[in-house]
Amino acid sequence: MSTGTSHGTVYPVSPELKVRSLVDNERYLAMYQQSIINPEGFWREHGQRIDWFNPFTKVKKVSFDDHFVDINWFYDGTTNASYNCLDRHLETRGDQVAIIWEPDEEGEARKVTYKELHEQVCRFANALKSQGVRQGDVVAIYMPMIVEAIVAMQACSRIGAVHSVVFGGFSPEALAGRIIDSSAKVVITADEGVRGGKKIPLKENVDEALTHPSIKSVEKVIVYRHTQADIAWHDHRDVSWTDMTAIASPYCQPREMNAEDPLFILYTSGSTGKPKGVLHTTGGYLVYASMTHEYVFDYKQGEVFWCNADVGWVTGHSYVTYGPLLNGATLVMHEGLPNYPEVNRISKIIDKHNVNILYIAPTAIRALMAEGDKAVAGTSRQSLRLLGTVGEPINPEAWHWYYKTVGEERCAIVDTWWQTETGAAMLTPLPGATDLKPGSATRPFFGVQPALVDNAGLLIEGEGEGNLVILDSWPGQARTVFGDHDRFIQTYFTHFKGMYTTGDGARRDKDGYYWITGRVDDVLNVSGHRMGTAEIESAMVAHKSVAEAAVVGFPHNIKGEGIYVYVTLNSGTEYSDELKSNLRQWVRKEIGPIATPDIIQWAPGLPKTRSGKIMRRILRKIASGDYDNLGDTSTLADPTVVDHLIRDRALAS
Ligand code: 6R9
Repeated sequence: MSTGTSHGTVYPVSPELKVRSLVDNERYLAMYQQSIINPEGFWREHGQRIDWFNPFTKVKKVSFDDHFVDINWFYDGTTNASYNCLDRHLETRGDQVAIIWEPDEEGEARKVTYKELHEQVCRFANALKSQGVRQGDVVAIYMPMIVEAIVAMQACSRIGAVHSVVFGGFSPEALAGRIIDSSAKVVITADEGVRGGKKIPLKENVDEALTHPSIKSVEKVIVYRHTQADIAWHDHRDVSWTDMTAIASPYCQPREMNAEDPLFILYTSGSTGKPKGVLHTTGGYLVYASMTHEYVFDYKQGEVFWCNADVGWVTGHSYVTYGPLLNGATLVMHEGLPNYPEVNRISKIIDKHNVNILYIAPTAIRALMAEGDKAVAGTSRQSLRLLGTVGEPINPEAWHWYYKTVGEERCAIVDTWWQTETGAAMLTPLPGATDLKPGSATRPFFGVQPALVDNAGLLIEGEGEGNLVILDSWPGQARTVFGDHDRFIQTYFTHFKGMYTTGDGARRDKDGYYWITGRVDDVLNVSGHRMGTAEIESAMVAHKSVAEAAVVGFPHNIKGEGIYVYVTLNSGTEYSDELKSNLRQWVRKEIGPIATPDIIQWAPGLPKTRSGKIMRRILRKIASGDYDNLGDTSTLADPTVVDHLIRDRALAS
């Protein structure tokens, strides 16, 4: 049942959910209060949800001061991530399936129990050690969505190595950049990945990346044979996964790690320059990932949980790998595309494996919605109990389609707002506690203090709109940017003093619900993936014909935001359709297919201020065809440039 308000429809918590869930609204409010009034006490209690080798006595030591940003949680405790994900479940649920792997083509699924996963991780951890990987070494993982990707992550954490998973869709160039920045010692990859019937030549990409003259750190490439494709083999460097694990011992002692020892690096786009290696540490991340997984999805033992994010993104870290395994869940992992071979693939997988909880991005929902009922044809989805979304704002139309067509109005939807830097969910409904408003990520998780500030940094009280900031630390927060703490401070703690800047804008309604309005910086959100405009621009200008490029987002039906590029060519170069398609190929090669421009507009001139700064505000308006509201153009060096761009907008393609 739903009721209308000035903010649209409200869906109250159903009586059944209230009863079955961990927390109802009264309990949520009480726990939230406690977490804010007495964070030490709250997290001292909830920090116990993981096993510690040496229990912590200190809970929190944090400074958000921009001269000295320092974040520590549970910092005298010792533990191990892999031990918590695997060993501690062996006695109670060793024979329970941990991972159900569904291949790209419809076929037999692979099932791995906790006991089997534990042995595979131990063997591979020993194999890593035999290749000289030690505590603190960085290991790059460039893998398809297969069980071995999780095994590799777990094996790293077991021996105290720091994993840096690079999305398998990134190009050799992009992979090389991340290897250089992290000084990775080993790269773990597969011969090929498979998506929608197409092969992705991962090993070939690694070989190409390693030809980069600045890469000095990589000693070994470990290759898992997934498709048995023919691949080049370099005896001095390449090692076979299967050969190594066959001779490795089936038990590996988990290394005792300090709570603040690094667990992983994950690169993400920012508003300037090259991607940042966001660093997460061990204790706080594990506590926060497991706690959000249990409370947000109201996870109960025996349920089947499916988050279809790639392990190359943070969602794949916290809700494919760590969160579910920490809670002893059965998780589904799918290598292929949500709409391959037919648009009802997701629904079929739900029925096949009796999935109870589905967690996907709005872009996938919109792509399925475009197919209407075909997306659920021939399936019952009776097992579904809860739906989740993440990655970008969900438009109410997509929300309603997800609710009605996929969930048949039986399942609550948790719209979870968070970031690579936050580690896990921050603003989110809790199924038994929160009345839902389509399009709103609703209220903060325990321990999270969101606030809105205006551009001068003044707090906005009550209803209003502004920059979304977080006033105090939470255990899952990133600790630094790998190798560049100044950049960490600069990016997150200088705009508004003493607070964490999210880079998102938000509105708060009269009920205290948050509505994310999108990025306030030069970061695009394309199909739920973060893309820095600066990154695409620098790839464009690296092309020999390009003099200058300006990238903006524009509204896109399926992707949420599309990539619109204004290009000025070097003088003497001919503007042609062929060159446009070359430039598209070029960006795919430089960054990867996800960065491919949707629209390129030739721009012999770009709107600039007299000091030479490109006025993106105007370019965004032109890209979305909104010519009446160009705002103040008086500071432009040459106002006629704008008229020309508007005239040529129709020619852009
Ligand atoms: C988890 C993840 C983070 C950015 C974030 C915001 C956008 C994520 C959202 C959302 C509205 C949601 N975002 N979830 N916007 N509603 N439920 O996606 O991390 O890849 O680092 O992206 O995604 O703009 O700042 P990441």
